[in-house]
Amino acid sequence: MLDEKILTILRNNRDTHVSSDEMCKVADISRAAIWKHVEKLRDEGYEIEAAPHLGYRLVAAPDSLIPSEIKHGLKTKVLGREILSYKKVDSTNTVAYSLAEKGMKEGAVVLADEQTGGKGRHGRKWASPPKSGIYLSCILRPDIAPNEIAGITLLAAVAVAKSIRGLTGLDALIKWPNDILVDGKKVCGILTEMKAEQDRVDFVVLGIGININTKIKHLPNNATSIREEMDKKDGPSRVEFTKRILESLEEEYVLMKKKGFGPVIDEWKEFSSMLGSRVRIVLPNRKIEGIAHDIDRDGALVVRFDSGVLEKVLSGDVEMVR
Ligand code: BT5
Repeated sequence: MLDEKILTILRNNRDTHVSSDEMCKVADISRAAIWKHVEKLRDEGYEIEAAPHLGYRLVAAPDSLIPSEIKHGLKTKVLGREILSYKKVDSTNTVAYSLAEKGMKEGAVVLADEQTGGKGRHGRKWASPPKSGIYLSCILRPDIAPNEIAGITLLAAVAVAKSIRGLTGLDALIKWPNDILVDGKKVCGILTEMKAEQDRVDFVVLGIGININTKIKHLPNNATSIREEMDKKDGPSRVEFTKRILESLEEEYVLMKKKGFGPVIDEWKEFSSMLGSRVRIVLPNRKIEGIAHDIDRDGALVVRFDSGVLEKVLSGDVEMVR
């Protein structure tokens, strides 16, 4: 709390120094205590100048996924009001899942600078090198049935695609069910996990991984990062991206709570990279091929076979057939 108070004083006076006396008065602590807090902020990556007789001045804030940076100017009511941030963690989804099991509230967000066991779907891995991507998991407690869970993944995909387009102008497209592509390459993956009873979802952990400044050599084939795709090499920071994603997610989530998944799915279709194209889908026990015809209200992909017959697919891996 005191760190936040000291940061606020410094942020509000970015072009001048703030004297120790003034900091002591506002924060209501001793000079020695101010010094201790400034040192702690420096450890977190804040560059704070200390000039004799003049006082302290904030020179630069770190592009670190720490609560004080993410919460600063964040325009959400629920998402990200509680943030847990780790330098290194096994998987933010695993951490968020166990917090949710212990009763952590809706909107809590787990962030990490690096994951040692980043998870994809079906036991696959998510490459999560340090300080270059965003690894974020959000606890939601939506009042939906377990079979509506696919809608949450689509909702998140819309929020991420909009954030990338809004912040960078890149033509981000969604590949059903959980990928965001830029120039045909994967820049973001979404992993939605849940705990549910028979007819009611207890909680959802919505995990989002985005490659922001990640070098291609640290990514698998057919993957890219925002920085790689931008002409200018100084794109939006990870902090800016995280805030925008939380804001955009909250907007879509509120829309879904008011009007169901319908409007979200309509937006999803606008960003789809594959509706109308020929696709091959790998299902657990077979492969099917046809035209990606539609997304229905449960978030399922409707495939039209050459015979004209339609089939609903709830989950699978899609390849585009050229
Ligand atoms: C996904 O699975 O795309 C879901 C990824 C979710 C990651 C987030 S990070 C925060 C949270 N905590 C976690 O532990 N996970 C979530 P799937 O559709 O199964 O895709 C996995 C495949 O994507 C891999 O087999 C690779 O081919 C590819 N891949 C792995 N890492 C990648 C990366 N960083 N960027 C792009 N593609 C990647």
